[in-house]
Amino acid sequence: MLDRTSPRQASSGKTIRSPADLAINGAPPAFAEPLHVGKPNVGDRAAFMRMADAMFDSGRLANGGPLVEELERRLAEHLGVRHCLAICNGTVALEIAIRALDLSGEVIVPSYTFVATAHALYWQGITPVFADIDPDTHNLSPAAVRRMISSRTTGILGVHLWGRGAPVDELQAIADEHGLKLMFDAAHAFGCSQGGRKIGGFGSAEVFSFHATKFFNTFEGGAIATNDDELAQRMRLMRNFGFAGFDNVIHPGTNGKMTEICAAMGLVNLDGIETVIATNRRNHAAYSEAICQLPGLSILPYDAEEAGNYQYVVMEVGPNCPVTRDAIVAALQAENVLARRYFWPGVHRMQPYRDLFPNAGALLPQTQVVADRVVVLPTGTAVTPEDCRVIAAIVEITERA
Ligand code: T4K
Repeated sequence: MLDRTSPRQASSGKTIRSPADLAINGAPPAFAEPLHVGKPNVGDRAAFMRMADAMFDSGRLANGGPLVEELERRLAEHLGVRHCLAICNGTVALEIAIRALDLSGEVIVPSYTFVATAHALYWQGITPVFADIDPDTHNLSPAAVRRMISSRTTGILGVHLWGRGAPVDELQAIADEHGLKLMFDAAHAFGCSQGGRKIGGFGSAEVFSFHATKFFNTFEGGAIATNDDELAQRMRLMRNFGFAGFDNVIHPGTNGKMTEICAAMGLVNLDGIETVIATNRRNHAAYSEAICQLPGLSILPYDAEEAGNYQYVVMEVGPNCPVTRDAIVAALQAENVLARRYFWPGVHRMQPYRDLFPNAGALLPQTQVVADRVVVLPTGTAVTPEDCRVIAAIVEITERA
């Protein structure tokens, strides 16, 4: 069985057959250039250059130009929502949505997420209260959310981690029962669905990140999707200092605007997303086939019944694995495979939360287990299925070493 993975010849010409072939033991690396988690996927560069030229000719670079308007229209159509506001990045988009929803006091969030989810609350004087996750899905556990509700709770901020939908119906039921607002950090979930419904329309608002490392990027960028007309109007004001026309400020606000050059990147990349999905899906399948046969290792699956972007290849190093997660990461990095321990060690173990809530871990046992066992592997248009098989062979030999 195991021999289906190794030996493999890497693009550098090195064959991986025994521990002596590993870079961590002094051999040359399998890949001449680093393979990153999050190397940007870039669409038709010539089309982008044409759009950039037209933008320079027009003289409109920022503040809601035609490219941002077109991107917003196309995103709303793609997501099937009434409103989609293009924002300068996902974190500011979270901050605007949180403020527009009037959240205050305490808001329940997962700790197993990128730190921006909690920071967007804390930055505005709101206390993030960390609820545990379901170890099978890596998303919020509805039972854990219930346990964290207090008289100060005003909302729930769920995350569709890895682009796999959070338990939206259960969270909505809890929110309704307790009179809480519900919104989602959908930073990973552009192009994904939950229960056959496109992510973007759940809760009061959903926030996307279009950072360079995301499946779909606008260099830096983000968006807020909502079906609530009044909320959308308020958030439009908030992202542009509260201006309602020249010299007329009618609301507190910030600068959350997306630039025209970022929107151009988005329009070009939107035309290419089916290719990126197909590439990611192919790589995910290659990794799954090779890695799931190795002792103590698994790849988090995507539900084939749902739309997915397959952007994250999440390998879990279980208790039966003969080597540690960190030993695997070190071996891969030595081969120029820059695998990541996302989202280790859990936001509750980062500052300022570690000092504020030193005992939070006691209520987050599954978060700690999952954060200690995940390795995210490189994928995207810079990675081929053969690269995935070579990476699996490195992992296999590391397990045997
Ligand atoms: N919520 C969630 C759940 C999120 O995951 C994020 C962002 C947010 C909210 C906030 O959205 P934004 O405000 O970022 O729009 C990266 C990204 O900076 C961050 O956007 C992302 N999540 C997070 C998961 O990953 P780092 O610190 O891991 O990035 P970094 O610089 O190590 O980049 C990853 C790798 O990608 C690098 O090793 C090299 C490669 N890379 C990166 C960039 C930027 C390239 O090859 N080219 C590039 O241009 O945070």
